[in-house]
Amino acid sequence: MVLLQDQPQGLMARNVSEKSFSVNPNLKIQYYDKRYAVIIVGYFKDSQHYKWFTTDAQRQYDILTKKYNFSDNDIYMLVTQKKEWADNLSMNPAIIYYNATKTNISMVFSHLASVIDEDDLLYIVVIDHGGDTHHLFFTRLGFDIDFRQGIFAYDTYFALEKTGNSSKDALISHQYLGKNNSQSENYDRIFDHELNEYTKNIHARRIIFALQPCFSGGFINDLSGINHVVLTASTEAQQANAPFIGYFSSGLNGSANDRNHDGRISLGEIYEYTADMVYKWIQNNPEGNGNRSQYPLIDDNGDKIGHHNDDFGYRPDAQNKDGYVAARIYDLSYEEI
Ligand SMILES: [Ca+2]
Ligand SMILES: [Ca+2]
Ligand SMILES: [Ca+2]
Repeated sequence: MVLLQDQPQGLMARNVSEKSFSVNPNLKIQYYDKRYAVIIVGYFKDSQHYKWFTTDAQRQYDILTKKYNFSDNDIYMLVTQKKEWADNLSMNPAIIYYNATKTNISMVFSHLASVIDEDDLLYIVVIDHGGDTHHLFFTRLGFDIDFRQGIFAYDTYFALEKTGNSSKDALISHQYLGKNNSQSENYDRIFDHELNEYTKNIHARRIIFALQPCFSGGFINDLSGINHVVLTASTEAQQANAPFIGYFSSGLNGSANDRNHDGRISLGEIYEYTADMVYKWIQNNPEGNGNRSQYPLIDDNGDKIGHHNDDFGYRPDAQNKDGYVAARIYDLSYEEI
């Protein structure tokens, strides 16, 4: 990685937003050398979800390539494709790298493990429905659980269209993945520990995960790592009804506020914007009983516990606390060191 001091022209090389030229030249910053992205669009229960998911994926692609100058060769777009809904594919099919199967996803991460090194950035987005193996068990017993700390994180997964001869799993479902618990479901799953298996040998300077699925907070205890920033749409016990990834995209695309007035928008500020917009969405879209909640979490200190930006544990100002690393990542391009 190139260490830059007093070289603001280095910003020009990346052609990042003009705002970045206000960076204090005395700050020490390090650019990522190569930057890669993996965008996964998984299972969908109907054509409307297919439209939403693929719209979000296209938007992520556009932001990465146009605003942050990612090379399109370095964006691995893995999308579940279904003939019946081809007309509802709201993205350019030419940018789809592979069908989103477990085999293909695993293969892409294996490839990336061989090319990524400690100077590089890997940005991973999962746009999908998700489930949690314990949530329904407890809700069936009548508990309305809202554990906001990852210490209770469960076995969370996101779903993929079923391929070939995958075995019949035991049944866990939620409203988007099929209501009938007594039948095998028509989807494959990637569990939290599997995503960790796929990515643990990728020794990047930074891996950023942005996970849309319901119960995605349950991924934190598995994906937490020293160079990882894990952002999730909800806690491990919550559905993700609000459009987390949509707000996150808006934040990346310029809607987030410069909350600390340093002239730059950090990944942490984008996370805060996203979490606040999700809160507003939930306030404006209450369920019948009005007690729906959704708290996007961040874990970037590697302790396997996520925090919401309203939690005491979210401390962008304190080294080794959640939020500190994300507050020092800018433009998906460089970090303050
Ligand atoms: Ca977990
Ligand atoms: Ca700022
Ligand atoms: Ca943490």
